[in-house]
Amino acid sequence: MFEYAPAPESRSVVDLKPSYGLFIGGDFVEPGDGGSFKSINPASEEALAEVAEAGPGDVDRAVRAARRAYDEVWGPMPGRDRAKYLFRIARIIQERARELAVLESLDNGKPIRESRDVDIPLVAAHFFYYAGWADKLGHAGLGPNPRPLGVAGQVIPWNFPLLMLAWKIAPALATGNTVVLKPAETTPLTALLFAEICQQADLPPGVVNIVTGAGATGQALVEHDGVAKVAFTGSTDVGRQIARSVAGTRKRLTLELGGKAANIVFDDAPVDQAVEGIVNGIFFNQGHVCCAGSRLLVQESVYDEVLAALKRRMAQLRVGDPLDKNTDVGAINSAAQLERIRTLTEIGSAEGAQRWSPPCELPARGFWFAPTIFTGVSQTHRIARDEIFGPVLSVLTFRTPAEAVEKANNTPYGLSAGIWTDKGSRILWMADRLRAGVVWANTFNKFDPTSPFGGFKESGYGREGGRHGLEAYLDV
Ligand code: TAP
Repeated sequence: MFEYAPAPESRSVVDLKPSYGLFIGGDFVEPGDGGSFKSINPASEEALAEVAEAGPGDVDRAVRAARRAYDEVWGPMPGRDRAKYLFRIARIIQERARELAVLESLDNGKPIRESRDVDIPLVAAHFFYYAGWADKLGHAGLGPNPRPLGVAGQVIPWNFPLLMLAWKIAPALATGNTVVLKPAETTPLTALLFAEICQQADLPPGVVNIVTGAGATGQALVEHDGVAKVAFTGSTDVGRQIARSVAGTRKRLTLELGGKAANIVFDDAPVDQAVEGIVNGIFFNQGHVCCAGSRLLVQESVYDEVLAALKRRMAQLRVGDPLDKNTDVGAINSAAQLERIRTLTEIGSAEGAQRWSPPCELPARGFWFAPTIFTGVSQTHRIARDEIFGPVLSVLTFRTPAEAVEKANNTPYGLSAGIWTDKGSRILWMADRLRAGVVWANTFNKFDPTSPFGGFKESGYGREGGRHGLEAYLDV
């Protein structure tokens, strides 16, 4: 086995402050009625910084600041001028990419290879893409004079902290709305660095406001009367609560929720390529991916071959220090998430599925879980139905394309799916029948700001990204 020397990325590029306030009206301010909490490095359990927790009064201040900015500056501003700010933000993100990537890996636990090569470039790409739309909204096919909605209240999860921020803020600002965003409790730090970037870009005060805190802060934000549009990414349970609280109001709502995607491998697929796609589909970002290919459906005739190749490949995965450039699988984001993964995998074993992980030594401190697959899984097993949101793959088999479709669609979710086959006609036949917002063919987890993303069924409603992503923020 090839041995790698350690190749850690330096943390010195990040200038972490001991404590952070709330970003309201263009300044960092102390919370009026909230407290504070610590953000922890999940790879070491070390406290990174003390972060302000916004109470309802702080949320109210932020929404008022956003409304003022909307009425006085951002709403009336011509699209071509808004675009200049967005382009400026995109360029600063590129200039400070290394700092953002290191901070994201420290706060979230994801490998630096992913934050550096996937998350941050996509964040910049989103701002560039939506900057281009800001002065062309009348030509987006949404009617002659689409109007912004007002203040958008946005709540995001911890799995792609800065990327989810970009998915929310870039289209909102391009369309002339102002925002109050609440990042996840366990990963607030890159959102606060983004606030500094807004200052550096001279963005008018109040156009972007960041209120850190836990679920109660998010709830205060989505329930605030001054919010005209709610955009939420997170779990289906919280999404349901939000849908209930918004029902009967004039607020517009988009929900991006959970998933349990099928990654379907046919007997004519190139096995090595498919195995790379399977590994990328479930072990990328420790499996903390809403569209992860967490159910592998393999055609029975190639099951042994695919499984042997998958195990060989998994034995090569390097689990450990997120800041090491050779790391493939980093830390689980929190103790609570680790507990959830453990519970669901224990249920998997108890229900009779066979568990396998490659030999791998996990660090003593921090939150870790070895890449794991379950075979002998049936449709009724919890691990085939519940979203585990960790590096755990459930393997099922099928005989015919029709059976593959039926099994793939047999889930309350419908966010994504993958197809691996040599036949173009089969890809089209399958894609027509899969109830999933995104279907990848002979690839997986490919993202682009020009492409809409979103779910069917309990994976939510509304689309983010592309031209479709504009509509959610416009009165058309
Ligand atoms: P949640 O517990 O739903 O948290 C998401 C966000 O909502 C967090 O900022 C959370 O704050 C906040 N929140 C919690 N309770 C709330 C309430 N009652 N009202 C308003 N906001 C509230 O999800 P999570 O565990 O962070 O993220 C994992 C889930 O997100 C998975 O199911 C995953 O599939 C889904 N996800 C979906 C997508 C897309 S695009 N569909 C993308 C990423 C993730 P705290 O952090 O303080 O709890």
